[in-house]
Amino acid sequence: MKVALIGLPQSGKTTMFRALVGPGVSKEKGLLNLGIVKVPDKRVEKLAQIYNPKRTVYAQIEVVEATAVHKGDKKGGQGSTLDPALLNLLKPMDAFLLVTRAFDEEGLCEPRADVEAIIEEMMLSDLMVLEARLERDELDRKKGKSVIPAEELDALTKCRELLESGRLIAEAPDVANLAELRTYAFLTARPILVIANVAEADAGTPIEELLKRYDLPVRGLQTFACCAQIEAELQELPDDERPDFMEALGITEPAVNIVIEQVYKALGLISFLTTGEDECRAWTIRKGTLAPKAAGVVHSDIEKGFIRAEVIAYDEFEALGSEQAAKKAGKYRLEGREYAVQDGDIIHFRFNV
Ligand SMILES: Nc1nc2c(ncn2[C@@H]2O[C@H](COP(=O)(O)OP(=O)(O)OP(=O)(O)O)[C@@H](O)[C@H]2O)c(=O)[nH]1
Ligand SMILES: [Mg+2]
Repeated sequence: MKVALIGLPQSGKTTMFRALVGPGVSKEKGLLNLGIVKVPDKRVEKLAQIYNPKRTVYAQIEVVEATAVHKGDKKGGQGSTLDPALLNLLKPMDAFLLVTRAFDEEGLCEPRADVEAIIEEMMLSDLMVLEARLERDELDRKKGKSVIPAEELDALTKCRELLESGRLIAEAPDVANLAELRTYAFLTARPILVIANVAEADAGTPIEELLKRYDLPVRGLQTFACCAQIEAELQELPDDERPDFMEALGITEPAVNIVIEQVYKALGLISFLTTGEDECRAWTIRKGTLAPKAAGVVHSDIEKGFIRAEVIAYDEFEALGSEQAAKKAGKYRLEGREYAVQDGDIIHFRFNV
């Protein structure tokens, strides 16, 4: 999974990137900063304590900072356009984290207007891609050349209707998820999470209060608020110093945990777990993924040779304390090809090679 931090210049994208990725694990590549976030998961921690494996591996989400979302001025007015080179780089992203500046001492920041400006640009960008395709189709029709298949044309027409009536494609999930649209990679068809980047003094202010103050959310978008600066410092502290720092500032949960949880939710993601003396690990799948497909995330051979999945829910495992105890209590289930893996399932796959 890949998510991109986007936002106006100087809104705090790099700072938020540090708050998510932590120190020393990022690299720069052209217009993007690339980093990896370990998906915080207490269950993996607990399994590692029990199994003491050689490796403990968390699920991961790739985070990129788009370093040049906008050319031109801050206000989203004339000359402020999405860089076409960047648009291509944003195509493979699964979701967007829209950072907006809400930390101006002089009260000059306008997070609501800034978010709206970017959203409108994203809509405009989608509309331009769409119009270009439809215009080309019309010419091809006149020339008697091959044209867009009917379903695809229908899907594009629905997108145009949404955008022209001022809505995001994602507001109609049945349209946003149409397979015919996949190659277009419309920006507004994907989840957008807004992060209001507030001042240090507000690091511990309840989020409801911050949202109210800044008149957020915009367009009903999922919105979170945190002080990126403080959160970045928090990630750069040694583990044992974090709790005191958080308590002093009134932070109950690091922003990275909340943001990742919201990304998971927005994308319909869940994690399943594998255990052993070599490795305890969490794996990311979409909700509803069937057992063989989930096995394929671990290794394609396991998917090919899938026989069955031996499954225990993490909560039951934790309550009973060990796999043996769970087996004895009859909590181990044998599941077949039609089983939809659940969040927190601990799975041993049986397979033929
Ligand atoms: N006071 C305060 N300053 C912040 C906060 N977040 C970012 N800044 C400052 O704002 C400036 C811009 O932050 P960046 O994180 O570099 O913003 P950016 O969006 O990556 O900027 P560009 O990549 O240049 O568009 C820097 O001087 C930061 O130190 C914050 O939460 N509080
Ligand atoms: Mg930056």
